[in-house]
Amino acid sequence: MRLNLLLPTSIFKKLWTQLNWMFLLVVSAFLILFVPLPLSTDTPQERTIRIEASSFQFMPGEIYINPNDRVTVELVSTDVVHGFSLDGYDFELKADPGQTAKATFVANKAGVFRFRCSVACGNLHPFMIGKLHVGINQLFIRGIVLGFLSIGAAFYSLKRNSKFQAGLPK
Ligand SMILES: [Cu+2]
Repeated sequence: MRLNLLLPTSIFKKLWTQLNWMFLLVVSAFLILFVPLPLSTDTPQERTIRIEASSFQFMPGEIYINPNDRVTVELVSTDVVHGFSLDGYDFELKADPGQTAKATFVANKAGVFRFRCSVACGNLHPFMIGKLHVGINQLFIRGIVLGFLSIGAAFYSLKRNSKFQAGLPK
């Protein structure tokens, strides 16, 4: 008799704390995803980046800059005609063999952008791709923190469940 009365309320209580806990988890996940992080405080600078294009790669293939940097790209082609087209920016260059093409843009968008060759230069042309990193990769950091949160939550809920089961009247 006593057990019958006790069992439903204790389950209800457990459910309630579980819900609270889920709510907390969801809120913290949202915070991790959407709270604005202070962007890099580095003052924007003027920089010149020399990129060597040859079949079928860019050297360097990865470029790291800060937001709002004023970037002059010097595209040097060492063999055939190559292009340089930057995703997310309206920026394009074309360099003739042995020549240097030059243009400037302001990196006013943060994130990771691909740049690719825009001139069909051979069979591996589609794979002639590089990456421009503008500022720290916020998405990456958020992803890592979120990953830690979910691992922590998984462990916590495992622990809770085993306690709950151990505490159940037999
Ligand atoms: Cu190409």
